[in-house]
Amino acid sequence: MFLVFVLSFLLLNASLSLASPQQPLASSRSCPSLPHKVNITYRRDDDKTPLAPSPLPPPHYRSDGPEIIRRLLALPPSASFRSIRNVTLQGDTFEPEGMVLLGPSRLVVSSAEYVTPTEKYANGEWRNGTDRTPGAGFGHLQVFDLSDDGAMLADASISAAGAWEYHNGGIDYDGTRIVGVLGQRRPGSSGFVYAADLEGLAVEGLVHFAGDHMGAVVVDAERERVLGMNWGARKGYVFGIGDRCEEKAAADRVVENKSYFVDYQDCKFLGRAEEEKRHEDGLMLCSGVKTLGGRERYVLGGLALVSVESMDAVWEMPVTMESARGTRMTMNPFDVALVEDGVRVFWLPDQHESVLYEYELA
Ligand SMILES: *[C@@H]1O[C@H](CO)[C@@H](O)[C@H](O)[C@H]1NC(C)=O
Ligand SMILES: *[C@@H]1O[C@H](CO)[C@@H](O)[C@H](O)[C@H]1NC(C)=O
Ligand SMILES: *[C@@H]1O[C@H](CO)[C@@H](O)[C@H](O)[C@H]1NC(C)=O
Ligand SMILES: CC(=O)N[C@H]1CO[C@H](CO)[C@@H](O)[C@@H]1O
Repeated sequence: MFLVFVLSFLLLNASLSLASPQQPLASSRSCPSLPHKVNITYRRDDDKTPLAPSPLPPPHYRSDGPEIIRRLLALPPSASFRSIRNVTLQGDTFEPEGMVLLGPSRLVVSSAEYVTPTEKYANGEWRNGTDRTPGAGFGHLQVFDLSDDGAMLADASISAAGAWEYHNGGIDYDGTRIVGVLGQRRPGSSGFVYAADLEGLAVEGLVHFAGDHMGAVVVDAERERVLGMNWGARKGYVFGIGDRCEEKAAADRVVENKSYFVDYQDCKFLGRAEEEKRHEDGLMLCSGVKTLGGRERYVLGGLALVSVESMDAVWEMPVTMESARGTRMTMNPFDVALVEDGVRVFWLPDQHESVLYEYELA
């Protein structure tokens, strides 16, 4: 494995920086604590309805991921989206950031509830590596039943009252757990990569990183590592994950962005396709937006198939649809699924009162 890293470092020297691969001292420190007990409310007044199907569905990389990669790469330039269904989720969804579909009926959404807004320091000043006050809020994980009109089954707040690290970003699924990032809601800050179980949404830290904010994460369970992406996904941080949470002063590897197409908001690890051997570390599908300035503010939407190794985009597609409330479809949560004759894409763009939009891409 190390040889692969060394080779890729030599080959991709211009775009990759290797931040000291061995951090024996830093990695022996354990993490700050996350709340031991989750603050969970069951919305059906019973905690017997399982939050996830049994058995749990396999993650993309072990099921439909490689075929999704093949189908995306084979799409004609005329490919377009067709609306399949819209499901209104019941209950306050706060600001949704990420989601994972578990089979046809369960949807897990990561979101953040803001109690006190952040405020930018005067005159564009940066203090202690960041440009604004911490604000206050709670990170949430919510589970919805799509077979029951989008009913909310459970709402868990996963950060402690008063904790700075309450922004709950884009999530992924490793086959048994939701893997997410809980961090400060400001650039250049700090946060956890965490795993949440699907019985009661209990959260444990995998990595705590004081080097940057992370807004989305993908997990490669086979190789026991995660790629966290920072504010605007301009940088990717690769961390190995083990049996216990580690405080990391530096990532095992830092990958620099090269695309200015869209800033990724939520990504799903799809694994490796036989035909795509040069992307040996696998590909992720990301959904995102880019706000273009000027008097006529325009929010550009897009999907991108991105190498986990280099963050090079191997396929990109603009997305022009917007929600009924006028939000670009690719704002925040996204997931993907394979159906017999095509690829289905799911988005959840609006805050508080959210509609799950399902489209067929063909
Ligand atoms: C539980 O979560 C709610 C927000 O959803 C918050 O108001 C409350 O303070 C939390 N309780 C604890 C003990 O953290
Ligand atoms: C500086 O930032 C670090 C990481 O975000 C944080 O742990 C620390 O408390 C901050 N220090 C001050 C004085 O705000
Ligand atoms: C879903 O909502 C979108 C946005 O308002 C709309 O364009 C589309 O026709 C709707 N689709 C269905 C199946 O109702
Ligand atoms: C290589 C590259 O394009 N890096 C850019 C990544 O994003 C930051 C912030 O937007 C830019 O400052 C870098 O130039």
